[in-house]
Amino acid sequence: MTTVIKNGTIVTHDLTYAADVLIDGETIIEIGENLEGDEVLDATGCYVMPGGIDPHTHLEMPFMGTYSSDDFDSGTRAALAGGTTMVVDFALPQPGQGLLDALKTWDNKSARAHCDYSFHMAVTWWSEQVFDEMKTVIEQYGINSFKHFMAYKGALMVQDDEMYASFQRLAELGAIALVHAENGDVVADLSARLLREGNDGPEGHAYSRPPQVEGEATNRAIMIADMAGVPLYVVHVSCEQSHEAIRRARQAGMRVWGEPLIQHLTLDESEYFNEDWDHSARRVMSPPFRDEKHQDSLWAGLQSGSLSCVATDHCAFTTEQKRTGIGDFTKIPNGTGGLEDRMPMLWTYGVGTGRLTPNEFVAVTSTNSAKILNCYPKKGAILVGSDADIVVLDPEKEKTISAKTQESSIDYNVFEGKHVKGLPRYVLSRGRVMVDDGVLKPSEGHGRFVKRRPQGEVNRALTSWKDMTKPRPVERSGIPASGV
Ligand code: DUC
Ligand code: ZN
Ligand code: ZN
Ligand code: ZN
Repeated sequence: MTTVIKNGTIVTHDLTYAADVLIDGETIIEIGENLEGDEVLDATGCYVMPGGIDPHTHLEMPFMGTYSSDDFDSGTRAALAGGTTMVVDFALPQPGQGLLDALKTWDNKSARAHCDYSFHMAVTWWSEQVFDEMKTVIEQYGINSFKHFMAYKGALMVQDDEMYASFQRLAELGAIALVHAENGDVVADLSARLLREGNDGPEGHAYSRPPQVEGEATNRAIMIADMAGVPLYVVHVSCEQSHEAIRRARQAGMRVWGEPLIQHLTLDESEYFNEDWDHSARRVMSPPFRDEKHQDSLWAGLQSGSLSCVATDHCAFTTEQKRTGIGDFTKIPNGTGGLEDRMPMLWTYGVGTGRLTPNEFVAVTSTNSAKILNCYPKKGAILVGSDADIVVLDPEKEKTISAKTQESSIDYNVFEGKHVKGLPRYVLSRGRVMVDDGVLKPSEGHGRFVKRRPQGEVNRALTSWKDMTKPRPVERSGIPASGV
């Protein structure tokens, strides 16, 4: 069966033009004027864009003594409702668990997905087994990106020697490294001090993770990546200190990317000082929300290209789960939702305010992730041969965000009350209409795993430090005797 999207304006990361899109089955087969198909979707007054890719989610993840509440069912329904047609989740081995073993678990969970998905692999410990299994994960499973936690001391955190070893292995295999960049030792110390002094409320979370904690770790990860010769993707960049390190590295010719979250772009640290404990605790995530100065830096980064992808780090916990941390903020499960709201919020606060062009919007919500993670142009593109993952965005359609109408299974929404303008009329996932005239038509199990090849030699980090890896012995006439 063929489907044609008619009368819309196609917007990709680099072009804006009027044309129809013809889809046969799961694939775009023609782009042009006056196309005909069995089924017609009218896009008059709308933008026809590549479906969103959220490069960073945690669905049904075991974390801080519980599981994140949205799974691959509610999570990918939320994604589609907001115009996101692919999520990249994290397969997370517990320290001591093999990578392949963890992958089996994620494979089972993801069978329910309504939209396509891929995995990053987390490296939560280091051993010969992890070293060996990396090759299989990359070559057999098509997972080319590995995340390292520099925080969560005593749980997921890896030490510098482990990170350096892992980075070198990834360089050798042609994959890329991801980091959660926060100095976990400093966070642990600041947290303990805050608790000792009686600061046990959710605001303590923000005080325990100042921007310096993130800036230091980002710098450290970049330097270690450069020495290992591996490209580096820094997740949830929330502050100027971290952004600055990324900017500088990119200017120096290193292959480093930064990912701000929609939450950090649009919510600030005042959320932690709300008199309602629940309100503040619901917004506890790492890194925490920052002030306006940092938000301006992130927006500027998206506009100038020093930051590449907008994600959510969707990791949703109910109010009840958050309340585990009453009397001790370090026990509040870290994480917020955003999957359904990322695209409308970024359109409203980015395009709607003139900070981003529609083309830049497509780049940072879809195409850049597809390129960096190596699934372009299957994903992130409106081209003949690409998967028909498409969002038809109606710039006049509006709503007020509310937990009452969301797909996410939790009992609140961190964007509650925000008014957004620019919502999907249609969303297609590999040719199937999943949002039809604004109404979600979910299809459990429709989603498929997207394999991503390693980038190989072309994507190596390149700076002058590489010369140091080829030592040149010095010829000497003699060596002084010791102890003289
Ligand atoms: N930060 C969060 O807030 N939640 C999940 C993991 C993370 O790094
Ligand atoms: Zn993280
Ligand atoms: Zn995360
Ligand atoms: Zn309005």
